[in-house]
Amino acid sequence: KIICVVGLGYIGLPTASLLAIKGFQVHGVDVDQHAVELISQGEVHIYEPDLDIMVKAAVQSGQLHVSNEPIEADIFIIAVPTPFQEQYKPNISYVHQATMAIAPYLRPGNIVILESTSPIGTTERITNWILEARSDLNISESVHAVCDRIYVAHCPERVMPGQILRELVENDRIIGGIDHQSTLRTVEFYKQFVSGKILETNARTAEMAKLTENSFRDVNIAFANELSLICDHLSINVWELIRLANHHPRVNILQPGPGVGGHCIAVDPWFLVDAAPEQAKLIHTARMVNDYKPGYVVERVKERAERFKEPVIACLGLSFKANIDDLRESPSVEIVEHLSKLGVGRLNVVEPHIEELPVSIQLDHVSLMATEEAIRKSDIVLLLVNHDVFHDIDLNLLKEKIVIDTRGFFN
Ligand code: SAJ
Repeated sequence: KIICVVGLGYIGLPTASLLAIKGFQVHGVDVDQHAVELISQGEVHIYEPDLDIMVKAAVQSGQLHVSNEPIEADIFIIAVPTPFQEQYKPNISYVHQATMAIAPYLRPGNIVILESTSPIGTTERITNWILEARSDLNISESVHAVCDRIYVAHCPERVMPGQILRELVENDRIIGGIDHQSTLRTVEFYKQFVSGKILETNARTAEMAKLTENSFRDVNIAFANELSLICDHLSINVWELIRLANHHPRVNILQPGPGVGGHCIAVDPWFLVDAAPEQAKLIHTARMVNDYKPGYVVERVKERAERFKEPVIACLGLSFKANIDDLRESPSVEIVEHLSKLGVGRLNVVEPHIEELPVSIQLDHVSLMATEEAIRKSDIVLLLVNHDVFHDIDLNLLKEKIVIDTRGFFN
């Protein structure tokens, strides 16, 4: 079977190379010419553990080819970004572009699978866009029409950055077709490379399931973040509090932090809020609590910095969570940006997973440094990300410093 994967980012590229390694003939498509050139030489444009090895093997085996244009295939997988725009409205223009790009190549019997996290109704819209573009195709379940029909389904990705390659295979998958036949055929395909359970539903429920999972996590993190605010106010150690409360057999509180980052948990709940604003009140509030945290951290740093004439602040970590290089929607970046704009002091930034600072903080008073040097030269140590490598920090170095630990790392 030939598989055409549209979008070679954090989901599309691992999926394309996994399928190629499993023996499928895979054609990857991306609009980013630089990414296409790198991948066609067996290299990668994003960091994910072991992805480079996998892409190289897939390209060298001749099973993975990439270009800017789709080709005729049996199965099309759409894995493009679905960001939000102003007013927290979902933006599905990349899904539309991807659908229009594959439409001329579709043939009867093809399966089109949407993997991108999407607002409710997107899979149905894809179907309508295809039918508008291609009047020779249909999706009718009637026996007479079956010879020119195509199948469309949603199978939301649910992998965790940092563990993508393992989770692509091992996670349970939800598959919802626009009709029963679409679900069945898509299930048959995923069964060939997924070892987790495959759960069947319809397209709208599959879309909602993905948004629900990430909203669940966001609401639970918001609970932890709200506790951290209450505890600060009441002079109680929130980390100790949570550790104690979690001894209860039915309590499992997550960890507070400097805010919620990444392109999923901080985005997807807005799709539900947008779809049902009157109903999704708790989900909306949770978003506000989590988005409030970076500004709150900035205020705490400002307060502590006031006692120094020329404060130097070591900012440990920039990525949106531990042990990855991904800075997208990172609350740590937001905090450093904010501190640098306010001119709170000199900022010694430590991020072992990057080679240069993001453009927004390439400023005279902001430097990228090695951990020990950054701490030694600082008055305040601001821990933003709980990277494993920070466990090597000699705690004696912190003795004379003011430590603001947003993750309870040194606790
Ligand atoms: N965070 C906390 N406290 C916690 C847990 C997380 O502050 O106790 C923060 C992290 O530091 C980070 C943010 O939340 O800034 C999100 O991190 P995450 O590890 O919760 O999630 P992601 O964005 O890496 O991946 C999530 C996963 N979804 C769920 O766990 C429900 C993943 O399975 C999804 O595939 C992914 O979103 C996605 O692509 O939607």
